[in-house]
Amino acid sequence: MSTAQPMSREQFEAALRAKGELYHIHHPYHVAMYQGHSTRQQIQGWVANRFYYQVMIPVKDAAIMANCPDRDVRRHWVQRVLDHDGYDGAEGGIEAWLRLGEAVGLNRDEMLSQEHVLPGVRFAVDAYVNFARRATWQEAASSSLTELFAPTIHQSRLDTWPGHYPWIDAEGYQYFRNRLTEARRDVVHGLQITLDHYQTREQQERMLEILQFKLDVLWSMLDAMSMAYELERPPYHTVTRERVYHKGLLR
Ligand code: AHQ
Repeated sequence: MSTAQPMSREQFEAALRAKGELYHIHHPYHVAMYQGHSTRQQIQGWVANRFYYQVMIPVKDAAIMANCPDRDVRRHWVQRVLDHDGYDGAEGGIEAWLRLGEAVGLNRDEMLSQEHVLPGVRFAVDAYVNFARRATWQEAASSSLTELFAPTIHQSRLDTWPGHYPWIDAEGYQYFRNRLTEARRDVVHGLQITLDHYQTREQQERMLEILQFKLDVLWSMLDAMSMAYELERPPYHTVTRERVYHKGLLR
């Protein structure tokens, strides 16, 4: 039981932002991508695996809304679902990610089939979605705050990929451009919920632990991709080069 004084609102926000030093922009897989050292297969593997994260984000956000009795919070949070699923007049982020896939040389069917999704990526993403289903809506909402650091990573792709990877159709970068504004808007709401909700020092320390969990989700996804696409040790590589991975228990 922490007996320390609660952090002030400013100190708590500073503690959250300090976690950015563990953000997955520092993962070697990301560093290789923005330094121009990634192969076509490593870029394709990243896009195909991150597609699973993207299609599960609206499921995660709908789970938060299902647990949230506060109409005003829901009427803001629903925009996240729409940003990904789209609505009349806006294709949505999932469609934009499919176009990123086509831009890097994947076809829609192999993305939608999830045949490339590595077990480690699926487990990390499912851990995030199941946390959001089970946690209070406030804790689940605050776990999205890794997006405090997201605009920088999207900008780094927009700044570096066109020069390093001229073979990628520039049409595919629309997703990253969209997230520059969407992430910044989401963070304003997520931060307000977080700074309002966690009042005692113990609650604040728990929030930092929740943010660490989410940082671990993002880092672990790239660890699985490193094994498969950099070290060439995908699951079962000693037995078969076939992709024999499970496709999700609920599908
Ligand atoms: O494209 C991303 C996205 O839509 C989201 C939603 C948000 C959440 O609810 O957890 N987090 C997130 C992130 C996206 N892109 C990641 C990237 O590296 O491209 C960053 C990721 C995040 O920082 O959590």
